[in-house]
Amino acid sequence: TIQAVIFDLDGVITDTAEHHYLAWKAIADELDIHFTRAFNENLKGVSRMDSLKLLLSQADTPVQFTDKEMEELADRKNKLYQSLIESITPSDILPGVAEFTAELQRRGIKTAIASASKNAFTVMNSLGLTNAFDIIVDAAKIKNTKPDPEVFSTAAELLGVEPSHCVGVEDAAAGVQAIKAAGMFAVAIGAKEAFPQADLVLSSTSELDYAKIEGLFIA
Ligand code: B16
Ligand code: MG
Repeated sequence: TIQAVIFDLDGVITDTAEHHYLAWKAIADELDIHFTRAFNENLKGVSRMDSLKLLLSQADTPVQFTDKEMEELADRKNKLYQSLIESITPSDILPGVAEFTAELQRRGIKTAIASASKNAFTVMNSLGLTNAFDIIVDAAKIKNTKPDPEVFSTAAELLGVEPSHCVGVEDAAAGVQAIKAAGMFAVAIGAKEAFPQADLVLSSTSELDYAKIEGLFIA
């Protein structure tokens, strides 16, 4: 039986994946590095510093930065990102999310957020959702980021639910890998081809449907 549903934040609860992309794109343009939306898919769910390393790997000629310069670049991206998310309001909750979480609540199923972002609480506050989930696990609470299962495992542990009774919802390949590594049922949001590991792929959050997930869930 399903006892808990653990949600990624950026790209699942709200479209901050787009804000992350725009902030990285600005850094890439500055450095004259070719950075496409398609390549940006690889950064989803990945920590800030690892995202920067991926971005720099796209340079035509290898670029060398000191640790301090890397920190500065990551910091600048974060400031850009933070200015982009300043305007977030509850109207930015993605379609279907409120209905789906309400349905879970009605059924007594626990809910959590598992985000790789250090800005998760700011975003949750702006969306007015801080108290809508039982637990929020953000980057500050974990050592290993996605695709490591830690963020999902920690959420399950804090909820007091066995991973085999948990469903994870993600929009990133690294995130789906993390859910599967944690031993959970994985729902991916996005294009089917992008998520061979997922147990169910939905093209958008508006398709989140408890009955459909339950029908596929075996535990
Ligand atoms: P920050 P999620 C992830 O959040 C994003 O998908 C990823 O693009 C970002 O680099 C990462 O958080 C770190 O975010 O720079 O704000 O600490 O999708 O796991 O909710
Ligand atoms: Mg995400």
